[in-house]
Amino acid sequence: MDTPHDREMNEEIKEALQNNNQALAIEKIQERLDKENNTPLKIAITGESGSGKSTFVNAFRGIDNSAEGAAPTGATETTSVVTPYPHPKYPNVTLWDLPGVGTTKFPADQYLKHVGFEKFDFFIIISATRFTENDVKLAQEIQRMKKKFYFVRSKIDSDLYNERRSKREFSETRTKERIKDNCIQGLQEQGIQSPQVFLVSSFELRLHDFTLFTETLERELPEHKRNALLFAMPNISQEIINKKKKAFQANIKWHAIASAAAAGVPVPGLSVAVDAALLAGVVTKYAVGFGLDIPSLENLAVSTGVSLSDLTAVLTSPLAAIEITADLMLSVLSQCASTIFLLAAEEGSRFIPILGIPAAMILSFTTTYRMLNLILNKLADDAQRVFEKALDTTK
Ligand SMILES: Nc1nc2c(ncn2[C@@H]2O[C@H](COP(=O)(O)OP(=O)(O)OP(=O)(O)O)[C@@H](O)[C@H]2O)c(=O)[nH]1
Ligand SMILES: [Mg+2]
Repeated sequence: MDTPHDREMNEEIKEALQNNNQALAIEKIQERLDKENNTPLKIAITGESGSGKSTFVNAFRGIDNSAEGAAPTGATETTSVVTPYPHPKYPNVTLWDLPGVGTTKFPADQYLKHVGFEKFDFFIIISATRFTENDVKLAQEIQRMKKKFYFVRSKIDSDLYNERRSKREFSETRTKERIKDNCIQGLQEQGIQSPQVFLVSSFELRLHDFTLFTETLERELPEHKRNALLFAMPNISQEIINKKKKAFQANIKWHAIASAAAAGVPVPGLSVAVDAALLAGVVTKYAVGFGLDIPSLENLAVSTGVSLSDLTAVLTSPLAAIEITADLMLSVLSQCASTIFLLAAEEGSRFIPILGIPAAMILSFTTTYRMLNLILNKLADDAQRVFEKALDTTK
């Protein structure tokens, strides 16, 4: 949905195009697209010592505990200073690994001042057992400061493992219900009304409540922050892949207008070159967002134990698992040039009158619009296939 600021921006872009000021139009479009990439999202992670804070920070950022740049974890690697960990691909999203209240000399209110609570969008309070008095005091103080908090019960995989070994009649659902009820009851007894608790294993984010948790965050975040969260999210479910696809799709018309504006610049041959460069930049973002760039695929291979060659074997797009350059885009453009004009339904054309694109630029607009849709669909399909392949053998 467009905000009033967006609508104002749309008018500015339209006006620039109508006044034949292509450079200004391109600048405004870039500004609009950049705004989305630069929206800061700061997430605070706190909880008692050893609860799994640092491991959660790493898992959320899609990196292994042993990877370079990982937050140090383990029995002796206590989080003792406030440390920001930017997302490796979306540095506007930062997870802050905070020492537990209990490990500092501060009571809850001073603790919040000490960590600079104002800057955080929300807090995640983690516990590997039941939530303590410190956790509750902190939650109450966060609430007093008009910030949001969520309770995450970590290490659910080891609870299930232990329970399975010790009970003759084991039910995963019942065990999880019992753990959740215990946490909720404990929190209520300590004075938190209707607490929400999410059961998570940082080693298996796609299982248990992590997906539900991210959906809740998304719902409760202010609208302009939602895409920041979405893109930073690991591709752990088909829904997330689909949502990313939709978010990318919503911006295609802007890229198409940028390319139309470039086509209005009267230098022969420039339009195609600009289109190829522009497309390369956009498609690189798609590949990274879907985890189809080489480093992401390598990471996935390590964390799932499915070999890189098995993962890349399911890819169908020539733009996955490859460095995307303007030259590569030019060759894809020329290969697709004939097919894309055979595509019947033209959703893109309805933006042409709305945005006031001059007739001379329409060809460039439609080419870019169709190309990006085609590429996006193919990459999203590949992302789904890789996701299924990765699941296949880990189960
Ligand atoms: N099985 C399992 N182990 C976990 C999980 N999360 C963390 N651990 C383990 O728990 C131990 C402590 O994890 P950390 O992430 O270092 O915990 P922390 O909260 O950062 O600890 P401090 O910094 O000391 O306060 C490590 O050995 C982790 O491997 C989980 O979801 N499942
Ligand atoms: Mg730690």
